[in-house]
Amino acid sequence: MYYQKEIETMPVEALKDLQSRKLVRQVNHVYENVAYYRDKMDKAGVRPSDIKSVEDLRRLPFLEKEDLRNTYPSGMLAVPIKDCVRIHSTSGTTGKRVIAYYTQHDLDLWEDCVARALSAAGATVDDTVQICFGYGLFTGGMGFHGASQKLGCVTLPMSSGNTERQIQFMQDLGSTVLCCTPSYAGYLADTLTVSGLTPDDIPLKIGIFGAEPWTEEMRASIEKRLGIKAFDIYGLTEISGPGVAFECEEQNGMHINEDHFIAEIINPITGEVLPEGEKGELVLTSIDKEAFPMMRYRTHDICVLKRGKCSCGRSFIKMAKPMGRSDDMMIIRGVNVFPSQIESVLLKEGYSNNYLIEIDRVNSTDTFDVFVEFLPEDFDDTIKTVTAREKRLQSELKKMVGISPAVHLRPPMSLARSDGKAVRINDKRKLL
Ligand code: DLL
Repeated sequence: MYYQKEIETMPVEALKDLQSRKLVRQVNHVYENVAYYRDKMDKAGVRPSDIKSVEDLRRLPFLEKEDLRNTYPSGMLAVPIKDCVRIHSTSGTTGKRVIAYYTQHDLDLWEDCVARALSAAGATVDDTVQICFGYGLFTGGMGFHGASQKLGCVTLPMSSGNTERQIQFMQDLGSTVLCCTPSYAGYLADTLTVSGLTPDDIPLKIGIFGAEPWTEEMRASIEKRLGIKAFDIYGLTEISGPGVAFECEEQNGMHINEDHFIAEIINPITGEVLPEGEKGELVLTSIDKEAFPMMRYRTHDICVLKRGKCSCGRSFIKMAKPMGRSDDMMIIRGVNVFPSQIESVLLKEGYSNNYLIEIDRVNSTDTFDVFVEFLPEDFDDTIKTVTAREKRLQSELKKMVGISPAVHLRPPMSLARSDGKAVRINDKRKLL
């Protein structure tokens, strides 16, 4: 199902034309209204008149989180503050947070993007949408909230936390669509089991999950344990919030809302633009925003772009699930390890998605420990079973990442959890 069919299925040539026109307008807007951009472009020797179409995009300099820190809080604002109606902010714990400003126009286009995601997942006016993303400065709660109302769904602004109440409301109020982080969806599934309930006891049929990386194994586990179809959604505060890209019924990659954002993939080390289909860092340009436009913003998310015929009929290019961040890779005993590799093994072997990777350095050697919970339905704490299963898991993890972690199986629901984005890595070496 579509929210804005004409745009979502626009022929690629027309889409490129639209992008070019919007890009030209956007470049002039930032050059005229943001001194920081003007300086950056002047230093790079690019004038707004050099940008005539999407083909010229790569002439513009990249924008980094560092630029946003340099201009904190409002140095990138491209309209008078009185024209803004909302502010959101990143949840960053280090350095200054990114402050994102929105005019009413910006909120409208953002909500359209998320409404497209809800429609693509199958939500209609007949649905009740339970939003368990955090409300507040984080973009998850409010982004879904506006979109769900725009679509005409009954909207339940639960925010995160109080998991028993989430399940009770789900049952009492008939929620059919769940929106939260994938790790919180896993927690809800655990709580359901521990409460002695099954997927048949809740009315949910659709889940839309994002804000953190998750694997296909995790999708399969959540779908089975909650009895739903689970869809991915991607976004970042700097570029509005959720809804930069969303999955359709094919569930194999997220369509980027290309009438609002232009996507490129670059080599994260050299900055070279890579051909379609190659893996690299996603760079995004917003071409329709008034208050806080981002030109060639480096997301540091590693993924692949592919344009092909999609059975859903959308012409928007697809991004594969981000497989990590260029800054998320761990180097343990000289070996590159991504959390997503660990997660896929844990889920395949039938463990919870609630896990923790701990790295330390003892006597100049890296230690590598993986803690993971049993699923409630699979818990067996006899020493013989635990030892045998830890050994097996260790060997499967070694096959995947090349080095052997110490594995520690823990009882269900015993490891710390976050209501929002999960914390998966505790790298104690950084403290040395
Ligand atoms: O996480 C916005 C959002 C809210 C997206 C709700 C989806 C759903 P930030 O807090 O600024 O914004 O974090 C953005 O989260 O650069 C990615 O690294 C990561 N991320 C977001 N969605 C996904 C996803 C929101 N579907 C950062 N898969 C991004 C993997 C994701 N990583």
